[in-house]
Amino acid sequence: MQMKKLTLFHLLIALAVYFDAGLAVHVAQAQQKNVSKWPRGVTYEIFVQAFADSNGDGIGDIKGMTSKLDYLKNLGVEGIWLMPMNPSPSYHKYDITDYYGIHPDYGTMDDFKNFIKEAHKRNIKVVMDFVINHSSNQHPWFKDAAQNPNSPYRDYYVWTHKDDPQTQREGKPTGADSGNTQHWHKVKGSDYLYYGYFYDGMPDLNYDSPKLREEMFKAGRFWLTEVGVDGFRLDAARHIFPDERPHDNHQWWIYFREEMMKAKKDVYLVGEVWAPAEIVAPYMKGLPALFNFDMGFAITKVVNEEKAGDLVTNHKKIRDFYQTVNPDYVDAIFLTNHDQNRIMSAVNGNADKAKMAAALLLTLPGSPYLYYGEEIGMTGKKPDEFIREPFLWDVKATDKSRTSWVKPRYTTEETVKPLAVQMKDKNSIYNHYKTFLNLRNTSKALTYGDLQPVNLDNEKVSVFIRSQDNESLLVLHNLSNSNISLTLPDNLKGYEKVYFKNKEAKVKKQALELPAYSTLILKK
Ligand SMILES: [Ca+2]
Repeated sequence: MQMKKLTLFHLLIALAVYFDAGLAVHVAQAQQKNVSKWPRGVTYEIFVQAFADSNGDGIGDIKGMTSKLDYLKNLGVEGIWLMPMNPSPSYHKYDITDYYGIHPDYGTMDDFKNFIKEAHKRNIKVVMDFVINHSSNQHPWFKDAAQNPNSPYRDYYVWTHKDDPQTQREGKPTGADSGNTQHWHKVKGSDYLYYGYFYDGMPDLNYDSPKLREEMFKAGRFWLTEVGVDGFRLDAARHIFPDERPHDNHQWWIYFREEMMKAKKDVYLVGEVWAPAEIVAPYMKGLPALFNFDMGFAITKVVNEEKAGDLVTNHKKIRDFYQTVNPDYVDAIFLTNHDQNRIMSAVNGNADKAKMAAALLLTLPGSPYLYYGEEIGMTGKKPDEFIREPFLWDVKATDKSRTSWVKPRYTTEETVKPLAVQMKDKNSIYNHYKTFLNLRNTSKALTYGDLQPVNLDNEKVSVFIRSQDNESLLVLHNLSNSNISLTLPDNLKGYEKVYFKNKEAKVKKQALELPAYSTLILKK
């Protein structure tokens, strides 16, 4: 019995190997199971306001998001990063007025607890934006502190007198995250100014104050233990202390992590340090996961120029460097996030290039983050509202979940096909994403494996090897709009079996033919 089953199974696999139709071929798909384990799996970033509406008021909410958990599970997502949901006077909610609440537009605390329960049921982790560098200037702490120099909250913020020379000094726009140079802001009727790195609506909290530090630890513990989130995405992580105190910033995150681990031993922390690798690296001692901004830019450049360039060698170099700082670090890779023009717009609306960007992201090492809407090719350019437009679930007449919080400039029925339409089209961006998520999630080599750059003397092809345990894959991406013939050198002779292809690539021993904008993965 057992023997017969095995034989039939092998026959099916053999058939799959030689299956040569246009659809993506993932060899031996029948035996594939998920091998990735979050945080090494894929995390999906949601701007709640724009994602899914449940009550018809046009604003995305928690119940709407909950109703889409099966969609995310099916896409292959293992974690969700939620942009801030606390009460806040702004639409983006990065300036908080209550560190313990949920914005009423989004629902209630019970709604959120239910969301977490439903996510966990599907084996999806929940990471929440925790904005602790600054509060809103409408936070009761700040209102009291600004009015009254003897306020118990005065010390929660950073003050200076108008005659102090530092108030006259312009700051430096030190990162890509703020062009603001005036960091000291006036309070009406007072001789004192307060420090606000981003703008006057976001007064920086004073982390030299032990009372403030304990206050934020308390809030962190609340979300971890009483609400049940799995971790935090930490906004503006390099601005906790002013720019001239980087060492204090590094130390702060070690301290913060230790405190959070007392509440939840395996708490996940991913930090935003929008800067080059050498500035990012020292943060790894406290923040085990950090966003890799360099890589998103590099992928965009490669797909736009259709030249492999030094993407792969640079990615390896940065990873090797980070490894020396923290061998267990999580490299949070992504194409774009809520602060950048959407990838589809960054490649000028070229769907082949957007697909190639996703293929590169999802075959290179790291822990990939997807920004909501990337998987349906949403377009969007700054200002920020227009990179955070409503997700298109279905054609307008039948789309009950679509939000209308902003009138979209870029992602409209005319420019982007809604999800429901794309699901039925095997060549859609959505199905491309789904294929590559599945490909990555079911491969140890693609999820955990080493990276070895390969040079085949053709700048139009990005080639690298990913290996883990006894699985070794040779990944080839034809970045160009023309077919390419290649001959594998003798040192790559072993890679003869087709593991995956998404177009009609041909393999005859060492001779390869790669269709335009295609991916071929060979197995040793
Ligand atoms: Ca709503």
